[in-house]
Amino acid sequence: MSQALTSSPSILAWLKEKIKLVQPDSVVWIDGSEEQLAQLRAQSVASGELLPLNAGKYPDCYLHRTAVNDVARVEHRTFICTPTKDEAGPTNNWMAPDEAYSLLHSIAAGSYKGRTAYVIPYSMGPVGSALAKAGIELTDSIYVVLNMAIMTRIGQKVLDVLGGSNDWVRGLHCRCDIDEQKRYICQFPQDNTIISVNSGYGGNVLLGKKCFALRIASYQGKQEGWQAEHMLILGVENPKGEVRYICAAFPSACGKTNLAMLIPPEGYQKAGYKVWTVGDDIAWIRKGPDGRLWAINPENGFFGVAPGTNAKSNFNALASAQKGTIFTNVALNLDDNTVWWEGLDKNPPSHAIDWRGNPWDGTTSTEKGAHPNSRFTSPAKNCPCISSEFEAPQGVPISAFVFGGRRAKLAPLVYQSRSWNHGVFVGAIMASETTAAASGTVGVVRRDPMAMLPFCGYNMADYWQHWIDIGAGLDADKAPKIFNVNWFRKNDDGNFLWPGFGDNLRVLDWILARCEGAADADEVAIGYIPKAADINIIGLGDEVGPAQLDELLSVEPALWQEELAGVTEFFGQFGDRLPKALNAELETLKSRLA
Ligand code: SAT
Ligand code: MN
Repeated sequence: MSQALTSSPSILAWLKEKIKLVQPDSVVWIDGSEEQLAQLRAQSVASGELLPLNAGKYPDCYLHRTAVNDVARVEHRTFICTPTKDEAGPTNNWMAPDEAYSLLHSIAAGSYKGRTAYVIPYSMGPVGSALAKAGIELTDSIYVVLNMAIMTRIGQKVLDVLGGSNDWVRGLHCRCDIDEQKRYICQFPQDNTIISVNSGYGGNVLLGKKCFALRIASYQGKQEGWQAEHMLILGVENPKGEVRYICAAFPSACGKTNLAMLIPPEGYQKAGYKVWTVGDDIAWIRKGPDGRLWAINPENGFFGVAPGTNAKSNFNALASAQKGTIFTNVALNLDDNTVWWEGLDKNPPSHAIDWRGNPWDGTTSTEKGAHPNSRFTSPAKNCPCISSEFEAPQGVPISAFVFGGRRAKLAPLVYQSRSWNHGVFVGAIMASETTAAASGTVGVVRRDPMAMLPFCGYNMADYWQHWIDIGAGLDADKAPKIFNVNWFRKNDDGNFLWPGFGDNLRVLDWILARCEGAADADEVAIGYIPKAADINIIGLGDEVGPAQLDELLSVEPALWQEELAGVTEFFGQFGDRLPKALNAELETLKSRLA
């Protein structure tokens, strides 16, 4: 065993027990030094786990392919292990802790034989920030170590700040045989513990991300009076140089990374608008001394979806992924040893290897070169529009919360809630057409409250109550305003009505004007919608004319009536636990639509 980097009794005791269980040949502490990481990269290149890319075009970049059966989060194999099923609630898979521990321990036992155990101390949030929390991940995968080194702050400094505190999250990851039938991602909120077995993919194994920063942290937030949300954080700088921050929640693969890094349309650029990225996936939010809500991004990098990312859709993400990046499950262009994915450009390589590792000719093949959920792992500091507040220990003050999903027909381009509790209701009735980020059917509508359905570490009804309680603790003039957006509305021919991407700033502009009391609105059954004249469409030309804008902002009562049937059924699962305030909002909406 390499020299322990801490004398923390709780860490050493836990580690001793886990090492005894998994039986590695050796144990390596990750100290966070560039020297050690370079050595691990070299080792994984030698073993073939990582493929180094063209050093001229992609300096310090690598490609990794996961097993073909292991390419996305597995929600049906993800469990919340609370003492009672009610604590996990009807939307989570549940296993009793005793049963889960004995099952997982039997799978993990001896699984590191012949392998090295890596001990990764990591911090979610800037090291030393009062909003940050620490974790230790024990893994037998160098790929995990190298990804964690990008996605989180790792090493000695984390242990130094943690000292002897017991407030750290225990994470055990065992690759085992990547056997789908024995794959489990289990969270034990009461024990600050995560165990993940038989996967080597992203959100299943980078335990700081969804497992800790959302599932465990949402539970911690409930206990400690703060919030862990599946939200991007961005700052919009106006021509006066004032920056206002927005947190926005969308389900996985609905464009959070794109929105977080958007490039203002030309007219806005000329006027002096800028957008700054604080985070693209997760926000930890807490009331500050000034009575406002402040948010940090607990991550240190981006784990973005590659397909569809190009210079037009997300220039800043592409720039972020130009160096120091690990690509997972994209295609390899053998001619120049670079990467390619669907939607990067119109020139697929003819002499290539696809994400499965098979020879691939992009000019003739009907198979995809990159998996639809293929990813890039890039350091946040690479991003050209990274916020100056990215490392700020206190985070940034939030002006607005935005919810959204993919809805071809129902939701208007944007609407505002009438109050905080109505806003919680708007988040609670979120639904979206499914994407490739999770295994399962793509394109069916599923309810996904606050985009937290797969990530809430406790009963969703209690989570909604927590949202209501947070609002009750804020002065009305300090509370963020709450909105819903839908970039994905389609016309009857199935074409998108809104151009999206950079033009989404036009909608954020209205949202921020509402926060400042500087824009009017029309009150309709579902909330406040913009007056068409207040959405700036200058420069959109034929793309969006006034008639199309009217269609985008229209609210069809008949469709909403249908939607309410689904909401009523969804809420019904929570029985008496559903907050009364949400039931009241549902009744109000019903009568307003009637
Ligand atoms: O696979 S991850 O959970 O890390 C990414 C996502 O689904 O949003
Ligand atoms: Mn996500």
